[in-house]
Amino acid sequence: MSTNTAGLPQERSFTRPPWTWDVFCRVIDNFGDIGVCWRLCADLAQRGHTVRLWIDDSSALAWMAPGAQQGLWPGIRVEDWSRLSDASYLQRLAPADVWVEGFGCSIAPEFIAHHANSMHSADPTYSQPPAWINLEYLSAEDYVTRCHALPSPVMQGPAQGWTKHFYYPGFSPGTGGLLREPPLETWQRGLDPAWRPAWLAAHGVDWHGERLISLFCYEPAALPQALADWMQSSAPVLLLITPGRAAHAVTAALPQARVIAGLQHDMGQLRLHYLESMSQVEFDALLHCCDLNLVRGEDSLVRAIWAGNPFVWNIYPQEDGAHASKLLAFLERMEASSLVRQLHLLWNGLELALPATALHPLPHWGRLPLDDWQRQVRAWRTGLQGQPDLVTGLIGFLEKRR
Ligand code: TRH
Repeated sequence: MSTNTAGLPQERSFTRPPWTWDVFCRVIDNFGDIGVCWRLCADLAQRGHTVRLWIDDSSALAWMAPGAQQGLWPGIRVEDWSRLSDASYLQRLAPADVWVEGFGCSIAPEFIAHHANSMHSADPTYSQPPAWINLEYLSAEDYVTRCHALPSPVMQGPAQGWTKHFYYPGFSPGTGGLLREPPLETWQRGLDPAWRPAWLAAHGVDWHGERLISLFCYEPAALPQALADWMQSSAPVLLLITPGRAAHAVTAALPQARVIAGLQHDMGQLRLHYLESMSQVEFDALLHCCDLNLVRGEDSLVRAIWAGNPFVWNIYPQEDGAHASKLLAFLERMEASSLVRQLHLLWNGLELALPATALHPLPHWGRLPLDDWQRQVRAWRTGLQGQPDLVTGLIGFLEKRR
């Protein structure tokens, strides 16, 4: 083991990529933790890296990345979190070059100790500490540029003297960027007009040229009003509803929506289609198909941006209300028009953040100027595409420390 003058282990000196990575993920709720970590793993593997994904509940991968649990994705092995404390299992593993701790999930102490002890016992395969990255949540707030890439020395335990680095995804230069796998743009360029009806038919969607809206949300405050507006829309609307919370939210909101729309039995211009859970790859395709995407959380927001169609973001609600300033920072960063800003605040039940006069007249969800809005989204997307994506940035960050 190499040490510095203070007797502490020196930072890892890297060979050229590709590297081996340990990505750590604990599922708190919903699908964002696993969704982001899986995208990271898939992106790394596509670039030739070898990845182990340590996860405490991989069940969502059955639909999000079919075959992943069975080891059918080249370069990626899904590992059960419980094995991080299985000494005999760890004995058989080669050390990774990089650890990525997803969203401060706290790597099992036994795993850290195994690496440190192997270094102390002069095991030649364990010559240095890994590069240790703490991957944070996405935000457009200003603190992200201040905190991105900051070191965080480990002060105690077997890894004392090692250094973690915070890695903050973000929308502007000086942040860690956004996940955007290199083949995405080539795939987008290959889409032709026949692609959309073919994709919809293949997914059992009976489409007759209606305005297509995807719904992936929590329980948006404005859902009853939006459903009512679509019932009275200027053109027919086909709402594609993802399973789980979005589907339940629609069921709960429909009676109120009918009352608002003055319709007792039928739904006017609105037709509903309930989707099955689909893989991330197909989910991305869904967002490319739709004229308006109602997305949530973190990962689906980023994918809606790359899809380049109008979107409204249902931000993950936090008990302390911190999501309000996070949403406002995002709208600011996107330079959202006043209409887009209003729609976001209404959707999230945060309209009190608007000046009292701003909401008159209330926007009508069935009469939105989608073409103009699409131009705005695509202009912003072009700017973001000019920045390095998260994996390119992360590899560059690690290489600089070689
Ligand atoms: O599920 P989410 O609400 O996740 C949230 C957020 O990430 C939030 O910030 C975090 O704190 C919380 O989880 C714990 O939304 P998100 O981030 O969009 O993740 C959903 C993932 O599910 C995304 O990768 C897309 C994927 N998905 C599919 O692959 N197929 C599907 O059919 C659907 C509906 C989603």
